[in-house]
Amino acid sequence: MALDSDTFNQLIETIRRFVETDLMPAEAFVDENDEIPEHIMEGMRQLGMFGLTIPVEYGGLGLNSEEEVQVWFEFSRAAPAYRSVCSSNNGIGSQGIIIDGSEEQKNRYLPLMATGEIVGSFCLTEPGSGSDAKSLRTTARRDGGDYVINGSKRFISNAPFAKVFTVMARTSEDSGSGPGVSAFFIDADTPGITLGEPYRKMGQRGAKACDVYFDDVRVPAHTLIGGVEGMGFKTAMKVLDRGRLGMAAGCVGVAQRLIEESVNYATERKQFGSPIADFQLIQAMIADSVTDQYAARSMIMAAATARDAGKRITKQASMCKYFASEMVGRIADRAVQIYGGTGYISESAVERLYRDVRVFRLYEGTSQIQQLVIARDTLREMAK
Ligand code: COS
Repeated sequence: MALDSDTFNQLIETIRRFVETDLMPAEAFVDENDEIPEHIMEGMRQLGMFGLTIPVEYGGLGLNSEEEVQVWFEFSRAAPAYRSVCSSNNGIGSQGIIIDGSEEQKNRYLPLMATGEIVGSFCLTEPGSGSDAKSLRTTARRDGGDYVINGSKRFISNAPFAKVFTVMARTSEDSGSGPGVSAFFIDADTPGITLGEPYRKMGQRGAKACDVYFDDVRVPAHTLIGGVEGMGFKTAMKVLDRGRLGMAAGCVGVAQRLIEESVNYATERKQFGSPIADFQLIQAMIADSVTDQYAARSMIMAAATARDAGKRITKQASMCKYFASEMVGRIADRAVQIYGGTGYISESAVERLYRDVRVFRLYEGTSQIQQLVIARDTLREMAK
């Protein structure tokens, strides 16, 4: 444990209160206005939500994976947009330099990320490369003591207000020796960087995403993560291992909320003279949802424990992300079914959550990409 158990339990209890008194009541406002109010952002900063996984020596809480996933189980009972804005500093926005960055990069950026003063975004996806991440076309050309970056990135979460970007760019064409992709950690206000308009999304309104354009963006060579060209694809994959586990834990939190909403509604709503919770066909849906959620939670805890023991968890992270994102989709669907017509109108939380959870099966690797990773690693293990 990074924290003693009393301190950790207190943290979980404080998060539970914050979720119920501040986050849940503001969900409809956030969805309608596509904006998280500043006092809520400030509350998340005060709680340390931006620096959960950032090491203590850089101002974060330094939680290990087991602790981190439990925080997400609790925090994600609120709408996923809240997690989206603070999760990147704990996952894909900071892990590149935590795992492979220089001491200078860590000292300069991590303390600011830990407090939430600045937010980091992860620029991998491009108009022409999504699932096939290795085929990205953004280039970084060496020019004296600098690199010059050109290209565009698509659907970048938190980019509209990010102050720092992890950018994957091609420093050479692929050869037999490596993919030719390097990762850079650069300030968002570097001349030549421009942003597209924020997207209008199906769900998770309040969490913003836009395109990022690089037009002759000149950055010093020390922004290259790890200081060695050609390591960027591996850095990106390692970052995604941790990101996928965190996202899976977020799915478990939303699933818990959907189950609570379903059970509350089924207990209150009467048909044929009884609460619908008395009917076995409704009970079957509740049982399936609770079982699904328990399975996801258990596998995530096991993967987190393995990660804390220093094991590589690429396959486990993919299994968790695959199962948990599909699981919460099923649970959201059952919640709408239990609510009936009320679940289809915008006043109900389940209508919003149903839209919010759809993207879990898409970003940080689609379900199909997770299947490829799981099968690839299984075949390799069995061939040994
Ligand atoms: N950790 C460390 N190294 C890893 C790794 C990981 N998790 N995954 C792959 N690598 C390494 C491999 O070991 C290989 O190294 P060597 O060349 O030294 O053997 C290298 O990276 C290339 O790996 P691989 O050949 O498996 O890459 P592929 O292009 O075949 O497949 C997939 C990679 C499809 C799994 C990858 O492109 C992917 O995850 N795509 C989805 C991207 C994504 O999630 N996008 C969402 C946007 S980010 S929010």
